[in-house]
Amino acid sequence: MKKSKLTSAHWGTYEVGKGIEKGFKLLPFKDDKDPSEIGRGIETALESSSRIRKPSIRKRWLESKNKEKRLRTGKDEFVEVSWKEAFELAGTEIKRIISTYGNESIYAGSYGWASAGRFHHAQSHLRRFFNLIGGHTYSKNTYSYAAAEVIVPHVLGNFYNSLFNTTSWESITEHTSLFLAFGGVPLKNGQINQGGVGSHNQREYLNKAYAKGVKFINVSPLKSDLETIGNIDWIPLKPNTDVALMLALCYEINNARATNYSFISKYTIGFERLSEYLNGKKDGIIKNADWASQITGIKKKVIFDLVQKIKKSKRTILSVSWSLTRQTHGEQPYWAAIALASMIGDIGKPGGGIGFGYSAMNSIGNHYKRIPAVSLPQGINAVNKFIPVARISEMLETPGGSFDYNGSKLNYPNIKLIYWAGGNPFHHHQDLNRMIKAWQRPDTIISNEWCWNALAKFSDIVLPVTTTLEREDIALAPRDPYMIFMSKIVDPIGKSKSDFEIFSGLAKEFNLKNKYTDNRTEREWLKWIYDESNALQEDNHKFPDFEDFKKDGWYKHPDPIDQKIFLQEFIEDPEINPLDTPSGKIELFSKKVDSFKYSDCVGHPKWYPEKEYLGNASKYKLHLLSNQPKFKLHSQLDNGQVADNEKSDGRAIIEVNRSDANARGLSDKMLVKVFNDRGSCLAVLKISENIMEGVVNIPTGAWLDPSKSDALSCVHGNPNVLTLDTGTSKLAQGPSSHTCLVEIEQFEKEPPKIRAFDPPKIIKSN
Ligand SMILES: Nc1nc2c(c(=O)[nH]1)N[C@H]1C(S)=C(S)[C@@H](COP(=O)(O)OP(=O)(O)OC[C@H]3O[C@@H](n4cnc5c(=O)[nH]c(N)nc54)[C@H](O)[C@@H]3O)O[C@H]1N2
Ligand SMILES: Nc1nc2c(c(=O)[nH]1)N[C@H]1C(S)=C(S)[C@@H](COP(=O)(O)OP(=O)(O)OC[C@H]3O[C@@H](n4cnc5c(=O)[nH]c(N)nc54)[C@H](O)[C@@H]3O)O[C@H]1N2
Ligand SMILES: [Mo]
Repeated sequence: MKKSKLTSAHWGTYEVGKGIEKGFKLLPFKDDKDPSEIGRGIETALESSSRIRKPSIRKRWLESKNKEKRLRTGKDEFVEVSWKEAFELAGTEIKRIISTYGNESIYAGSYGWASAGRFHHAQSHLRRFFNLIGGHTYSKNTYSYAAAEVIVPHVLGNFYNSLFNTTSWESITEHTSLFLAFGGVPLKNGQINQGGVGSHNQREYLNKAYAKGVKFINVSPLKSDLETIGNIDWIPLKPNTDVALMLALCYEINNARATNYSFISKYTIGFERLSEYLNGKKDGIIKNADWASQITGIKKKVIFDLVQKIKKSKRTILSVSWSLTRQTHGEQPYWAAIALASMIGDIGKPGGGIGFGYSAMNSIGNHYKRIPAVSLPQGINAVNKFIPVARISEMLETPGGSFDYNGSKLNYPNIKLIYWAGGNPFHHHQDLNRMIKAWQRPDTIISNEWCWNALAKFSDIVLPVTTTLEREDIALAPRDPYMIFMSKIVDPIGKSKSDFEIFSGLAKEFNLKNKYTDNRTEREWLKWIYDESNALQEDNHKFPDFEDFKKDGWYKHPDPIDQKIFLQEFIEDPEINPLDTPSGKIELFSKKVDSFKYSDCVGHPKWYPEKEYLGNASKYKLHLLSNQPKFKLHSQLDNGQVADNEKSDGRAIIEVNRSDANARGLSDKMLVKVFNDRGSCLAVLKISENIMEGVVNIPTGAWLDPSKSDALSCVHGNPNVLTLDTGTSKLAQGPSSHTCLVEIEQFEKEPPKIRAFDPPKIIKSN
C-alpha cells in the first residue's frame, strides 16, 4: 500500500488525504494521542483571497520621492512586479541603505514563529543573507518570557535549562501531593510545540496526575486556565498581583516556623536580606497575609488555608505560567516563586520544587531526551548592535537614544530599513497605534509573507513566500521525540518562492548567490541537515537511513529511561554541580542585580505597586488580559475557518464577568467597544462565570483591521491596540502585554465590515 504523505506544523503532525473541495485534507497523525484542530485551518486559508500571489510593491513607495513615499496607511495600493524586478528593486535599495547609512541601519531582528521545518526557517535565512552582506541590527530575547530569560540566570544560573529539564509529569503523578499553579496549566496552549509535535500529551498527563490524587490549585483570574476530569480549587486573584501572594506565603510560612532552613542554608544565599524585606525592616510594611489580601483581592482566610496546605503537603511543586513574565515587573513573579519554593525546600526532589510553564507548550514536563540537531549556518553578524526585542517602537522613535538592559547602558541605532521574515509585529507587539507611528520612520520596509495580513499591507516590498505544504522539509525539534519528513503536498501557489529561494535571488544581486546557497540545492540541504544532525546522535540513537526515513515519513527517538527532576544534580551535590550563579547557589539576594542600582529591580524579589493594574484603576476600571488563542497559533491561520470557532460574527470575543456587564448595562452577544487612551477595538461580549470580577479577556490573534471612518483602531478585535508598550523593568526590558486597563461600552452604530482578510487594491501584472 502506498504510504500517505505527512506534514508538520508547530501545532501537530498530519497525514494528508484527499479533500472534497480543495484537493487535500489534513487528517490526524496516527501516533498523536490528542490531535489538534488548528492544522485544518490551512485547508481554507491556503488559496483564499488573502493569499499573496506575486511580488508586490506599494505604489506610493514605487512612484514618489522622499518623505511622502513613506506614509504607510495599511490601506495602500500595490503594484505587482516580476521576481526579476522585485529582486532588483530590493537589492538596489539595500545597497543604497548600506552605502549611505551603514549596516547598523538595517533592522533584521524579525521576531516571530514562522513555520516548522528545520531548513525553511525564515529567520535563519534572513540572518544568513544579511550576515553575508555585512550584518544588521538584531534583537535579543523573546515575547514569550523575556523577563525570565534575564532574571532567572541571575537566580538559578540558566533559564533554558529549566525548559529542557522541567520535572516530568510522570514524576509529578508518582510523587507530588500539592501542585500550586500560578496562571494554571492551560491545555489550549499545550497544542503547540515550537518546531513540531508528534503526539500531544499534556491532557493525558494532567488527567493521570489528577486521577492519582495530586491536589491541583489554580491561582489565576481565569478558571479555565486549569481544567481536568474533576473539580479544581480556583483562587482568583487580581492580575499582576501574584508576587504579593507569593511574598505573603513566604512570610507566613516563616512565621509558622515551617521554613526548610536546612535547604535554605545549604542551597541558597541572601535569605536574610529577603527576610528583612518581608519583615518590613526598611519600609515598615510587613508582607503578611493581611497585606497581600488587600493587594490580590484574595481573602485572608484563603491565604492562611494555603499556608496550611503547603505545610501539610508531603511534596509541593509550584508551577509558574510564562504569562506572568509578560507584565510590568515580570521579573518578580519568577524570583518570588523561586524564593517560595526554596523555603518549602522540595526543589530537586521527585515531583517537587518549581516548574515554569506546564502546558505552555506540549514539551514542558514531557518525557523525552533533548535531541541534538543542526540548523542552517547563519554566519557571523559583523554589527554588534541589538535591542531587547520588545523595544522596537522606542528604537524607531528615538534613534541614538539610550536605554538600560541587564546592567548595561546602550544606544538605539538609526534604522532606515526593516526586513521581516517569519513574524508579524502587527500581531505580537503592544500599543499598535504607537508602533504604526514609529513604523513610518524607516525609508523602506521589506517583508516575506504568504498572506495579506497587516505586516504585508504596511510593507513597501512584499515578497510572496510558500507555506510548508508547498515545499519539502524535515521537522526536527530538540524538544520533541518525533522527526517527520514533511512532504510537498501542492505546487507553490501563484509565483511564491521559499525564503531560501528569495534570499538566494537577493544574494545574486550582490554576486553572492553561491556563497549563500553553498552550492547546495534545497534537497541537498535537507540531506546535509539530516546527516550533520545524525552525526550528533549517540551511538544507540542513530537515525535510520535517509531514504528509509523519507519512505516511512517519520521516526521516533527512543524514550529515555530516567524521569527528569529539575535541579536534581545540584541538590544531590551542590559542590560538584554548583549553579552558574556568582555564589554557585540559588540567589535570593543577588549582589549583581543590586549593583545595577535599578529602582524597578532591586537585589531581591519585591512587590512593586507602580503599574497599570486594578490597584491603581481610576478612569479605566477593567484589567484586560489577552491570552493565547485556542484555535490558532498567534495570528497564523486567522484567515482559515478553524479560527472562527473562537469568534462571533467574525469578530473576537471578549469574556466579561456578569457583574461587570450588569454594572454597564451590557448583555451577552452585544457588540462592544473596548477602549483606553491608547486605542479602541470592537469585540463581541460573552458573559462568563469563568472570569473573575474586574477582569476581561480577548484572546490574541485577530488580524489588525483599523477603521478611520469609525475612529476605531481595530474593528476585528486585536487586543494589541490597547495593551501597554513599556519594558518589564530596566533589567529585562521585556514586553508587558498582560498589563492593561480598559473600559467597555455598547457599540451602537452600524457594525463596520471586517476587511482584515481583503487583499489591498492591486494593480495586476500579466
Ligand atoms: N497582547 C498580547 N500580545 C502578545 C502575546 C500575548 O500574550 N498578549 N504573546 C506574545 C508571544 S508569547 C509571542 S511568541 C508573539 C508571537 O508573535 P509572532 O510569532 O510574530 O506571531 P505569528 O502570528 O506566529 O507570526 C508568524 C508570521 O510568520 C508568517 N509565516 C509563516 N510561515 C512562514 C514562512 O515559512 N516564511 C515566512 N517568511 N513567513 C512565514 C505567518 O504568516 C505570520 O505572519 O506574540 C506576542 N504578543
Ligand atoms: N493554542 C495556542 N497555544 C499556544 C500559543 C497560541 O498562540 N495558541 N502560543 C504559544 C506561545 S508562543 C507561548 S509563549 C505560550 C504562552 O503560554 P502562557 O504564557 O501560558 O499563555 P497565556 O495563554 O497568555 O496565559 C495563560 C494564562 O495566564 C493567565 N494570566 C495572565 N496574567 C496573569 C497574572 O497576572 N496572574 C495569574 N495568576 N495568571 C495570569 C491568563 O488567565 C491566561 O489564560 O503558549 C503557546 N501555546
Ligand atoms: Mo511565545
